[in-house]
Amino acid sequence: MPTKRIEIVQDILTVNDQIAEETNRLLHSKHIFSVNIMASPGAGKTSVILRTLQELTPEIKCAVLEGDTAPVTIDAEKVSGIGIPAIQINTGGDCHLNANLVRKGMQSLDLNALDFILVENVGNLICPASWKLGTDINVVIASIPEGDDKPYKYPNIYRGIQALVLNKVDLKPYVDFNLSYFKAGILALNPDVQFFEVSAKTGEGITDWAAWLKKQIKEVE
Ligand SMILES: Nc1nc2c(ncn2[C@@H]2O[C@H](COP(=O)(O)OP(=O)(O)O)[C@@H](O)[C@H]2O)c(=O)[nH]1
Ligand SMILES: [Mg+2]
Repeated sequence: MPTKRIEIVQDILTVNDQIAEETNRLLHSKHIFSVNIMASPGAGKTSVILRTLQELTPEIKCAVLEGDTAPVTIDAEKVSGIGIPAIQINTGGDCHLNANLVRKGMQSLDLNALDFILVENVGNLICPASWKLGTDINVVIASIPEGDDKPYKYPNIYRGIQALVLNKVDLKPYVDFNLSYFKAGILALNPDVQFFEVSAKTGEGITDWAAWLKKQIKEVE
């Protein structure tokens, strides 16, 4: 029956939120700041993460949880390839991470040796928006080739974020992307969001974004 189905969904989300709160308390007790990075597949999550880690380390002790729907270790290998601890989480087909998977992933990390944990969620603009992971902030990485209408078509994910990183700005000359239209869509949903324009390819804008992140990390130390 429809009513019963709604109750079950709410139960699952309540349990998820409880685990997320426990994770957040644990991380704060260890003075660790954490970020949930969401984006569509190919927006440049891993590329931006790699650039960001290069700005933050070695001063900030970082680790990354890599979420993928398939049992692959492609992104985790890229991160561990630059000397940063990386844990691969396989969702077993689900289109998003959840708090339980993230908690399990964190059990493989030495939390006493870290200042900052970055979570790369499964590439998807819909499902990850509904699932808290226990991180301090949520970030969406958008990219120029995805088009300027995404805030209007997938509004939910932009509502609960603290920062929007617009990646691949090096492609602006080649793609019809109306920045004002895109920004207006984001700001209508989330007027307080921090907005960064970056290119993981050229490095443009990465310093400003990383500096903002570093400020948040230092605040929980
Ligand atoms: N031109 C350009 N390509 C980029 C940029 N960032 C990432 N890419 C490319 O976009 C593709 C997807 O990047 P990836 O980081 O794997 O995206 P993810 O699936 O969101 O993790 C790769 O071919 C990257 O080389 C960028 O800033 N500019
Ligand atoms: Mg990736």
